Amino acid sequence: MPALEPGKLRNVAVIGHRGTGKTSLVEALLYQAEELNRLGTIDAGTTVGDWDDDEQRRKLSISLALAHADWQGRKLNLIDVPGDPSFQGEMRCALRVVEGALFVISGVMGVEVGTTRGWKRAEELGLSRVLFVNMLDRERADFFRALGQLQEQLSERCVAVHLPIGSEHELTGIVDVLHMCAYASPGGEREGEPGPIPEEMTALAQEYREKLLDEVVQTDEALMERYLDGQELGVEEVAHALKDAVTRGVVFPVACGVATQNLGTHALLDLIVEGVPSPAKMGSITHIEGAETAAFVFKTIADPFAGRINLFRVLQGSVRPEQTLVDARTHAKERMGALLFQQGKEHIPAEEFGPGDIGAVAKLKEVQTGDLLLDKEVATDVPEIGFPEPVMSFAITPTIKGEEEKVATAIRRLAEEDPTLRLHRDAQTGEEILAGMSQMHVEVALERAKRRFGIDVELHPPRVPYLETIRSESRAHARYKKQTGGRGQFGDCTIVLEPIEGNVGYEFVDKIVGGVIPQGFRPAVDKGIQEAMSQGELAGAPVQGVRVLLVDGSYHNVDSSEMAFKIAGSMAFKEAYAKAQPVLLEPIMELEVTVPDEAVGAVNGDLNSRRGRLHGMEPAGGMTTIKAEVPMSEVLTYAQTLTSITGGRGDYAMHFVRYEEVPAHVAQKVITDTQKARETAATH
Ligand SMILES: Nc1nc2c(ncn2[C@@H]2O[C@H](COP(=O)(O)OP(=O)(O)O)[C@@H](O)[C@H]2O)c(=O)[nH]1
Ligand SMILES: [Mg+2]
Repeated sequence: MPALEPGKLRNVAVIGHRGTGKTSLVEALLYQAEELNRLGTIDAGTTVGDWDDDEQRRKLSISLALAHADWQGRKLNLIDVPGDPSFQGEMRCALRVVEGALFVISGVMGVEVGTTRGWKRAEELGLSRVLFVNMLDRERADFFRALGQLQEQLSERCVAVHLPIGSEHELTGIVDVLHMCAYASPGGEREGEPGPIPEEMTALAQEYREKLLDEVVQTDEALMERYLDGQELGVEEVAHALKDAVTRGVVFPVACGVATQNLGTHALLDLIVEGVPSPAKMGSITHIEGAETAAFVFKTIADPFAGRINLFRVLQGSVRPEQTLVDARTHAKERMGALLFQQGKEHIPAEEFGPGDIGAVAKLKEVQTGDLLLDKEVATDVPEIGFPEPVMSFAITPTIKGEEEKVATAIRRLAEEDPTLRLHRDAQTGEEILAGMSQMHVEVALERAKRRFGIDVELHPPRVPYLETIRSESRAHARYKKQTGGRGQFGDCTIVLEPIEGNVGYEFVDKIVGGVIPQGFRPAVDKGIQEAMSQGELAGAPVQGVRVLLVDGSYHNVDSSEMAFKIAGSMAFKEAYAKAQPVLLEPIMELEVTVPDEAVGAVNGDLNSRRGRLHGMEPAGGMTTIKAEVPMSEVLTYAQTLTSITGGRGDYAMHFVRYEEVPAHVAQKVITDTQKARETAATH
C-alpha cells in the first residue's frame, strides 16, 4: 500500500484512568472496523492490546500499543495508553504524536486522577478531545452523573452527543443526538446501521440536542444569528460546526457505550473521523527546516519476537525501507530495516509511511525513544516529549555479587526505552539509585530485565544524602611531626573556620604572611582539609558551607613535605570542626499531591506528622492539589502511604528544593544510627 495523503489520517491516543476499559474499547473499535473477526476480552487475555505476558498476568496495560483501523476511507492510528500513573511516561510519548485524544471514563467511577492528569497534558498540547463514558451496563453506572463531573472537573464545554437508552443491566442502546438516530445494543456483535430514536427517548433526545446546539452555535457566529432568529438548523450544518469546534479544541463531545458489548463504537468511529483533525489540518508537530524527510521516534520497544522495534511519526516526507536516515542525537547513519504496521503483537509489512502517519520499524541499532531521524544532517531542535521526573527512588544491589556492571548495562538499556527510569550512582552514599514513577514501575522494569538479560537485583529504600555544616567560627592549630631516624615529617598550620551563608560551597583563603609556610606547601593543607571534609565527624556525611582561612604555621627545612602538610591540614580541620557547632543538613522536597477533596484532611494530617510544611491548596472541581515541603527522609516510601490514605485515588510529584538543618531531636537519631552502622561495618 503506498503512503496515504495526510488528509486521510486520524491519529488518536486513548487516555484515561486504569481500568476504565481503554484496551477493551480499542479492541471493540478494531472489531467494528472489521480489522478483527472476533471481539477479544481482557479476562481471556485475547485482546490486540495487552498481549505481553506481564500485562496478561497483571491484567493491566504497561506499554503503549499501536493499532490501526480503516473507517469511512480514513486510516485511524489508535494508541492505547496505559492508565496507571506508574506508566505516565507512555502517555507523554503518545500525546506528543497525535492530533486527538480519546478519553475513556468509567460510568461508575466518573472522573478519576488518571482522567485529570491526561486532560491537563492534552490541554497543554492543545489537542482535540473526544470523551467516551464506558461501562454503562455495570451496576451503579450513571451517564448523567459522569457528564456532570466532566463539566465540573474538566471543562464546561464537555457536551453530550450520545445518550444511553436505559441503564445498568437494562441498557438497550444509545441515541446519537448529533445525527438524531439510535443504535440498539449489538450484544458483542458488529453494530449495524442506526435506526430511528425510540418513542420514549424523543423528549430527552430533543432536550440534549438543544444543549448541544447551544454549545455549538457559540463557536460559529453565522450559525448563532440564525439560531437566535429561531431558524431550524440542519443535521449536516450542525455536524459541520461541531467538527470545526472539536478541531479547534473548544468543544469536547461526550459519547457513551459499553466496550465489552461493542455498543457505541459505530457512532464513536464516526465522531473521531469527523471531529479529530487530520495531520494535514494541524500541520506536523514541528517542521524541520532544511530536511526533506523527518521522523520522530516516540517509543522504543523491546519486542520478544522481533527484537528492537521503534515507533515513529513521520513529520515530513516519506519513510521507506532501505532508506538511510541520520539520527540527530548520535549523528549516526541508520539504514531503515523492515517497515511495519503494528496491530498489537502482529506485524504486517508496510511499503511506505507518508507525512503525518505513524508506523514501526525493526532493528535499528542505536535509535531510542525521543530521537529524530532526518534524511540529511541539519541544525535543528529535537521535539521534546516532556517526560515527568521520577518520584520514587530505590537503592539496588545485584543478588549475585560481582554483577554490578551487568546490572547497570541492562538497566541503562531499559532507560533508553523508558526515560522515566533513571539510574545513577549517588556520589555521596555510593549507592546505585534506580528512580522511577512508582514501586510498581520499578518492579515491572526489573522483572523484564530479569527475563531479557538474566539479572536479578534487590531493592532497598535509598540512604538519605545528608550533608553537614557549621554554625559558628572556630580556630585550631595542628602539628604533625615524626622523627624516626633518617628524614622526618613536619607540617604545622593554624586555620580559622567560618560558616558560608546558605550552607553551600567551600572556600580556601590563603592568609599566610611572610612565608611562615612556603607557597609550595599551602595547597597541600587545602587538600588535607578537603579530604577531611568528605566525611564529616557527625554522621560521615560531606561537609559544606565552610570557609577556611589558613592564618599561620611553621615549617622545617629538611623534614617538611606535602604529605606532612596534608596531614596537618586534616588534623586542624577535624579539631576546628568539632568546635564550630557542626550540624546535620537534610534534603527538603517539594511535594505536590493531588487527591479527591474528601481525602484532603487525612493527607494534610499525615504530612504534618512527617514534618511537612503546607504552603498551598488549590481545589479544582472535586480534586485538590496540596503543595508542601517535606524532608526527604520522611517520604522515601510516600507512594504506599498515599495509596493507603486515598485508596489509590491520589497522585503526586516531588522534586528536590534545598538543604535544611535537621532539628536536634531528629539529628540525634540519625547520628546514632550512622555510628552504629559504621561500627557494624568495622567489625565485619
Ligand atoms: N461490564 C463492563 N466491563 C468492561 C467494560 N469495558 C471494560 N470492561 C472490563 O473492565 C476491565 C478493565 O478493562 P481494560 O480494557 O483492561 O481497561 P484499561 O485499563 O482502561 O485498558 C476488564 O475486565 C474489562 O473486561 C464495559 O463497558 N462494561
Ligand atoms: Mg489497558
